[in-house]
Amino acid sequence: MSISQLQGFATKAIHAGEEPDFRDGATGDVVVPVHLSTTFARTKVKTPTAGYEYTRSLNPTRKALETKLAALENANYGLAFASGLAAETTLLTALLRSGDHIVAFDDLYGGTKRLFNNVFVNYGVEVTFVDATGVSTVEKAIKPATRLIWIESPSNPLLKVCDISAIAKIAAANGLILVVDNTFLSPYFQKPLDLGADVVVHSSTKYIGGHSDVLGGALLLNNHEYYEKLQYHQNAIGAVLSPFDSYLTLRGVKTLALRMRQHQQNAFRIADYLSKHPKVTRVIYPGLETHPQHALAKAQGTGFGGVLSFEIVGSQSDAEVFLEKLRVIALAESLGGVESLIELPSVMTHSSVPKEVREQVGISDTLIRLSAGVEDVDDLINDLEQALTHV
Ligand code: P1T
Repeated sequence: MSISQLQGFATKAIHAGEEPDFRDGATGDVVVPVHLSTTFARTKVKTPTAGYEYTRSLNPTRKALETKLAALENANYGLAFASGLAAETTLLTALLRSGDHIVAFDDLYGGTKRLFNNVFVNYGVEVTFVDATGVSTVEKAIKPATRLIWIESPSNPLLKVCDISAIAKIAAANGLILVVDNTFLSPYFQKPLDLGADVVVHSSTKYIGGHSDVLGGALLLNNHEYYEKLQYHQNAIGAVLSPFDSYLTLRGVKTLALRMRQHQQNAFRIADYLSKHPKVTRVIYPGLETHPQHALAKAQGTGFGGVLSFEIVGSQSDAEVFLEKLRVIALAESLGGVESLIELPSVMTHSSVPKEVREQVGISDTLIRLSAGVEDVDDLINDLEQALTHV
């Protein structure tokens, strides 16, 4: 079996990178082994006999995951890192120099903004944040020093959707690298490289791992020159995914298709329930026709994902009461796990973004973000219902 024979997404998620090895002495495992060895012996000084030298540079378990993730994103190359932020750091270090400028979406994971504003700024990298739902706004922010455009679609936590193909055209016309963080939809629902993006970023901690038990990040791309630079920096910086975490991620990602379908189904039911609730003032979910970019989301992907945000009546303390009364849905940062997770971005995931910037972007103190898990949806709705009675 070769990867080219693996056509369907679910088939690739299960088999890509893990074809059984029938060579002499091999066992035919259907699951890639966890290669814990930190170093690999060779018979000749000058060449690594089996292709592996030292596990930071290349590890067979990590390689299997990188191959699988590349297959899922329709990418030629994949690299796996110790976290989403480790992947982002490696990307910025490999592809940018001091004096370079980034045009970034103003609604991004708080930790990504912190990385730009509080870390890379010290190395001379400047960032302009813009509302990337407006394609011309992105274009206008480009300067002579701009090297890269960075977007999330849908964004975290406001679920704004931007036109990836249109922005890719602008990036190409200006010789810029378009980076799309595809964490929220996963490759099951959206493939940014097919839409013209240059590099896809994932926090594989989320849907790809899927079980809230392994941190990780990934970069997927087609450009060979960028891949060589990224691979060099992955080894030089060393923020690689461990063999055991690679194994856990491999195990998790096999059910991505099944999980994404259920996450989405539950998200739709919850969005519908919340939309009709008198104590809920606003529901943001790209799957709803009321979402400002619903048509675009429908056109550029095959689904809308499992994350929704909403606001309830009252103040931040009412939101806190509601969140603390939930019993099935866990009050926790992160998303994309089989268990439903809920959080208050202003205090939790986006607390590192200054209040005035949060307000400018639209992250109010009462905005709540919910990652619908794959539990029985009635249990989730009953939990929301009982918690809302306390507001
Ligand atoms: O947590 P880490 O694996 O380092 O990934 C960072 C990251 C990158 N991109 C997006 C879109 C993300 O959502 C994240 C992490 N986000 C959370 C922990 C959160 O609760 O939003």
